[in-house]
Amino acid sequence: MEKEWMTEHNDLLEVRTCAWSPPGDHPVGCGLKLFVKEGKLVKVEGDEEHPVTKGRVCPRCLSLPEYVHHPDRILYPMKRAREERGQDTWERITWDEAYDIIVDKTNEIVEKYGRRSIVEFTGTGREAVMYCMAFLNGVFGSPNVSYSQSGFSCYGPRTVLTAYVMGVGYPEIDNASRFSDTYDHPGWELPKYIMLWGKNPLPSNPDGFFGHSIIDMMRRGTKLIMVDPRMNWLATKAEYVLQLRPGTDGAVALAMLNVIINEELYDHKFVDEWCYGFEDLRERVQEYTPEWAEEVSWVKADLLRSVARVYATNTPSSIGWGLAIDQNKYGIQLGHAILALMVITGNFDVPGGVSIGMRDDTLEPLQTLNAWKIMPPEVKEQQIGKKEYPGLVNVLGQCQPDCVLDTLETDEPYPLRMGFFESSNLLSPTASAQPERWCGALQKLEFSFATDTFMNPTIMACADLFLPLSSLAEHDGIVLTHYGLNLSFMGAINKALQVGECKSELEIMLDLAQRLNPDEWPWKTPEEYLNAKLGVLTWDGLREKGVVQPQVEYRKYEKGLIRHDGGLGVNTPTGRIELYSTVLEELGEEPLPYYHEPPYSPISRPDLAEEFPLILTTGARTYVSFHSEHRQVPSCREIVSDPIVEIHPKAAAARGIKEGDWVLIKNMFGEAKERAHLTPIINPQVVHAQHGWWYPEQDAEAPHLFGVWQSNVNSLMPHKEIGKIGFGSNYKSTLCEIIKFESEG
Ligand SMILES: Nc1nc2c(c(=O)[nH]1)N[C@H]1C(S)=C(S)[C@@H](COP(=O)(O)OP(=O)(O)OC[C@H]3O[C@@H](n4cnc5c(=O)[nH]c(N)nc54)[C@H](O)[C@@H]3O)O[C@H]1N2
Ligand SMILES: Nc1nc2c(c(=O)[nH]1)N[C@H]1C(S)=C(S)[C@@H](COP(=O)(O)OP(=O)(O)OC[C@H]3O[C@@H](n4cnc5c(=O)[nH]c(N)nc54)[C@H](O)[C@@H]3O)O[C@H]1N2
Ligand SMILES: [Mo]
Repeated sequence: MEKEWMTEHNDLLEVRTCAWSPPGDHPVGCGLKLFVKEGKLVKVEGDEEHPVTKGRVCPRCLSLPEYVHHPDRILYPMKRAREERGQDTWERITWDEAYDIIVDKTNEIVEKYGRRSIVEFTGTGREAVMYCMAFLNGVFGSPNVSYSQSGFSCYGPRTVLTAYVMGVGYPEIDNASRFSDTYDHPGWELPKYIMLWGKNPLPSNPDGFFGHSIIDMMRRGTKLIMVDPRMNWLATKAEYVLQLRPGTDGAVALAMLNVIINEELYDHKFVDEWCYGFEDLRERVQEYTPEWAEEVSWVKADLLRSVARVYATNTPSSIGWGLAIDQNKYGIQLGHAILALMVITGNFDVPGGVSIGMRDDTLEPLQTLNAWKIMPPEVKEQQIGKKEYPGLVNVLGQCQPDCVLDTLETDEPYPLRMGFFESSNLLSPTASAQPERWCGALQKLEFSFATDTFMNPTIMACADLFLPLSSLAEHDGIVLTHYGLNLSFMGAINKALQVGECKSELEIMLDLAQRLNPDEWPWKTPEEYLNAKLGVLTWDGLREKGVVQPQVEYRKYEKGLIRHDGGLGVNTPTGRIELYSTVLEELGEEPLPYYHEPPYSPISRPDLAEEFPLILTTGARTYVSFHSEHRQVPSCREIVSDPIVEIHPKAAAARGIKEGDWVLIKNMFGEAKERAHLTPIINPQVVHAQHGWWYPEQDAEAPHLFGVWQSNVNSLMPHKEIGKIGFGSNYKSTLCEIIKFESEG
């Protein structure tokens, strides 16, 4: 894409860029053309020259002008007295005043409690993930970065498990996105089947994967297998649908392994040469027969057998594993079983199978993890959750989130007293379990500040200082698909306009670094920083190219391209892919995958199921919101206006519920009000509720806080009901009852 990135046609400025955030998105780096007239963003189009997205864009990008110029955007730094938390008494200040306050408070709090008392609350993979660790570790000198979802149950479990079992970065469907000629690339093969497991990439485009490539590949002949309790749109186009009971995925995966192994459908040569512990796995899966799995998961044994056979005998085929793996208390075991399915069938690191990253150090040039690596060991030792959950904390370099809530509440093992909200509105969808508890606990912070684009319930309730953030159209930066963990490409984010006094994450980080830790931070501007970090490329070089695609090699394990020592195989203690995981064993977990019932199911808790007979899954993504974002964007809100709970017509009829009724979703932990949508896509015993709802149009002040407590499904989620090594949660399977809400709206 050797293109000029900025052109002028009369009074219209056209800027080509790659999308990231804000507003929220995962790093697919979609190609956009931004049109600016008289300093205003007037239109967004997809960039047909972008090698991967080729002009396709989502409604969230198309509505960017409404977001950028929204009257509620916060355009200047603001402060408020600590005693006024919850009140809309914000006062405009200058950037210098804002930075002075942060510096003074940091010095005061470090003096009283030490650097470790500073905690950063970060969210999912937006641009902030690129900088969050450098920011807190490198600028503030604290080890406590907290992604606050119970059990760190997003992406972390899948990546860490992959590191343990395969010694490489995250496995992804090989959709040819790394080649400039994509699907026509010589040597790339079309996957015969793609199994989408608890993943719906059309709306979600998760973690760098361009969801629409599924459609591109289907047009060329790829067939789909869906493992999902909801018959979503893709499922209606699939060859096979395993409509399982939420949370029972482990049973299905283990039974598929049982069929593939017992019917000798696996790749014997690959297993012999590159896998460790296959015979143990063979023994382990004997108890998990398809008939047993049918009872547990509701998936018919014959269907399960057919799918296992079809998948194993059509090579190459691929598996896309989704969030339902992480949001499962036993997600580590489930993920391990799915990795085994990817591997023993000969689909590992081959064209059209699952592609994997190179060595696990690709992020380093951007100094995301570097700051972590240079932290003194005695500081790292003190990281929240490290003693209880070293298997999580040591690999991710971040806190175990449930332990952060415990620490905020108890001051054990030491007090946390200064907070930085960076890319998380954690009271609305993330604060996992028990957002009310989080809200109370966060009040103990003596000082906290936030970077964001709009006021939100978390900042209104908990912060003392607001730093206004520029949107993706308003700053320079880079996007690294898959966060650099997988074979990814890099794209330039180009500034098209300035709005108010907003600054980017990178600018704010560098400004604060100059004031708090100048010796370690010689770079003053984003350009200086990026030039120092991009390695062979300069920032100007990158923006001229637009997108830089990596060199791809398949079968890296047989070329010495994975291990740090250059040897064959992968980066595990045995050098092989560990179907029997010596690392899990070392961490006190079982080395082989197993199945346990979800902690709150009709089978594990028949006592609770009497009162709460429905199985609740939550949070399936929509096209028009990114978690709690976009609720104030008119075009997006028009498409999904209210929080929707999907319920089968039979279940609804039994409760006197009609389409569009407001209902109360209740369980042993809490309740949330949503609007019923009657649909046959879901089993009568299962309901699905949207997450991330608040009402920007409602009263901002506490206790109302934009209605954040009205439709907060995370009030129904347990705290610290997690797996043995600190991962996993129950967002995709718990119990509830639904009743018609009598008073209007
Ligand atoms: N538009 C948009 N895109 C997003 C986001 C967003 O908020 N909006 N969020 C981003 C983030 S942080 C993430 S992690 C990704 C997640 O993206 P995905 O991995 O695609 O996850 P979800 O959309 O949560 O759910 C995917 C599917 O899992 C199904 N499911 C529910 N319960 C279960 C279960 O127990 N087992 C199985 N097998 N399936 C189940 C749902 O019905 C749904 O179809 O999306 C990212 N992309
Ligand atoms: N019940 C239920 N709950 C869930 C889920 C579910 O499936 N079910 N999914 C969970 C998952 S997987 C995740 S990852 C979490 C996500 O949760 P979070 O990532 O915490 O998402 P938000 O709460 O929307 O908060 C993000 C905030 O960051 C701001 N923002 C956007 N872009 C940027 C940026 O580039 N930099 C900065 N500094 N700020 C930015 C937004 O305006 C917004 O206020 O939610 C979780 N919550
Ligand atoms: Mo996520």
